[in-house]
Amino acid sequence: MDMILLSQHAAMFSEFRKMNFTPTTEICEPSIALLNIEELKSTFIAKFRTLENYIDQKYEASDRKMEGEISRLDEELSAMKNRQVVCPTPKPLQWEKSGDSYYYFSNTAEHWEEAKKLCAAANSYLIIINSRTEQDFVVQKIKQSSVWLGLSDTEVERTWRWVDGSLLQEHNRALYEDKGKGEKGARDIVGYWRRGEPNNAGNVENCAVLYKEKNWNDIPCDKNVHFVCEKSALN
Ligand code: 2F8
Ligand code: CA
Repeated sequence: MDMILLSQHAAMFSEFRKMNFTPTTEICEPSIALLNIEELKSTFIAKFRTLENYIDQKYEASDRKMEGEISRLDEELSAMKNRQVVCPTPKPLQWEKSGDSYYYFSNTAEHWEEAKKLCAAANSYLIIINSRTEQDFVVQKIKQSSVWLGLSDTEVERTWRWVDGSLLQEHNRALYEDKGKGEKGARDIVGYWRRGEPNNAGNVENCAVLYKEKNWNDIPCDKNVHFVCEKSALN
């Protein structure tokens, strides 16, 4: 449409030019020339108005479109402002006290590393067994067949360390030598492994679990197992 109107105007201008620069005898007749110019002028004005209207309509239409878009965005914004982000208040973890520690028994089963992180995030650590009494307490509380211990030999095969960095045997030997807390017997020093464990079966077992039967096994760390977090009750 624009193109048609523009080409019509170009034709009209060229008519004007013709009249100005190459006047014919006919249009040089004053009355005829005046009539032609008046005719052309009114045609030009009419077409110009048409073009003007057309452009106005186009602008109005795009203005309306923009206004519509703006009010839609406004509504969206108010809806977003009104939308209350209600974050559920996290339920406090249930800690159970025994001896000098608090214990949290997980409701989910996780990979060992994730369990370790979750305990750390709750200002605690994956359980470290310091005595048979402690182990008995944990075992009678758990509903699952096994839970992760904070014990692994990921760094050096057959060198079992608790999550506090202490070596299993040295840790337990220290308890054994500290007669107030320790319990007698080689088993207390080397741990409560199930017969034949830890065996690093398939060469992929670096994390320890405690079984309901009160003994330990090494299994792959990427198994999903429930876990127990421990923290001191003394501070
Ligand atoms: O699930 C891995 C687990 O498989 C066996 O126990 C069911 C192995 N036991 C023996 O080989 C005796 C475990 O060592 C192993 O961790
Ligand atoms: Ca094993």
